Amino acid sequence: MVQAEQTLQEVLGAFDFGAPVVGAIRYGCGHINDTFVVHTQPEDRCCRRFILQRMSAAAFKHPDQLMENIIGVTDFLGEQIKAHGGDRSREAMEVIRPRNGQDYYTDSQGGAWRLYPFVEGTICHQAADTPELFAASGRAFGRFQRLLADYPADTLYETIPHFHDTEDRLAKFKAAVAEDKLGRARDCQPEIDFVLAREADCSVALNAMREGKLPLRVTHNDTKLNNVLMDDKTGEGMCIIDLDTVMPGLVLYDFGDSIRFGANHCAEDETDLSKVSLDVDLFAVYTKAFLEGTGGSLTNEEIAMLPWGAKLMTLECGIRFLTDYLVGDEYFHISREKHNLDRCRTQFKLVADMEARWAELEAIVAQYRK
Ligand code: ADP
Ligand code: GN1
Ligand code: MG
Repeated sequence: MVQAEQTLQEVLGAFDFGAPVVGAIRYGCGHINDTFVVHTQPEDRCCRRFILQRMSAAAFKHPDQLMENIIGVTDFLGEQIKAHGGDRSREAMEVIRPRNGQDYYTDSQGGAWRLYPFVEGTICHQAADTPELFAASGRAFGRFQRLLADYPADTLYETIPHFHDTEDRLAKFKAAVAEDKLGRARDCQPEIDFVLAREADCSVALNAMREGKLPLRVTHNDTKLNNVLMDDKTGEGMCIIDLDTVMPGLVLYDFGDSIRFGANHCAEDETDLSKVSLDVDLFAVYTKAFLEGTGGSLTNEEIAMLPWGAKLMTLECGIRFLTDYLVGDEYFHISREKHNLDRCRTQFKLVADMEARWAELEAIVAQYRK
């Protein structure tokens, strides 16, 4: 795929921004899509901003299906938010169609682009600097889960097949180690062994689902702190973004991915592992807030298994980073050599911490069983 900048001018011409465009620059810290903020200058008011994104062709093979999911979900959320007396324009994303009336624009190089209004008056945090902030994200993701409880899950496409199928992630990892096409396995034998020692863990949530202990729900599946925009005045979670992976899933995935990313005080790609550790207090804060947000709708079995959500999402993400390192960084954007290996190492350090403090995690969730 060509650099997104190469077709940016063409794409800007494909949308009606309602005012002259004065600039478009790269924006945000996402690992997957190419995101730009577009500034326009209406005559009668101050600058209006938009988020323009080229969807990752490596991650998403069917942008048409992806956009159908997003439009279905954002329309549904919009209705729910209005029914609860909320502000639809700030609390849910809204797709702006290109001039040709389709759900997104395909550029001359095959790139698929979509446009959203920029949700103003919000902050996107990269780290849970305070417990209040982390709690606010937990309430927002819990609420998101609750608002979508009646969404017809069987109408959603699986935008990335086997996305949180940890057994499948393990199989792909093993294949990458076996092929070792770039000779990188020698740089990461301890990490490879770390995964192989946890092979059985990869089946724990899936087994529980197959045994009927965990229900399928509509889940976000990518609940990093930077996928919720916070109100800059109240600090509350305002708008859940990055809806590419909304699909049927287990509640463990949404809970777990938030813990993976937020219940620590380091960047995902920190190279000094002495700075990487699980903050159990933040785990407790998030658990309480997330369960508040879900409005008491989870089963006892789901609550009891929340620590597994945290461990599995962290292990799985580490496996994904390691696999991408082994195959040559095809999926996650990198900005330095061994970036994906560094990311993998932080994840495995967090997994080891979770294992060491497992009894504490179980005691925290036990408080919330009915
Ligand atoms: P990726 O899948 O690459 O993570 P995201 O959809 O999360 O892409 O967008 C990347 C970043 O762009 C977000 O972390 C956020 O900072 C910003 N962003 C995305 N959508 C909006 C929006 N509608 N309003 C304001 N900021 C947004
Ligand atoms: C990606 O899109 P973004 O940057 O929010 C990835 C997640 C990973 C995360 C790791 C579609 O999230 O699954 O957990 O990176 N999203 C996709 O930071 O693969
Ligand atoms: Mg994102």
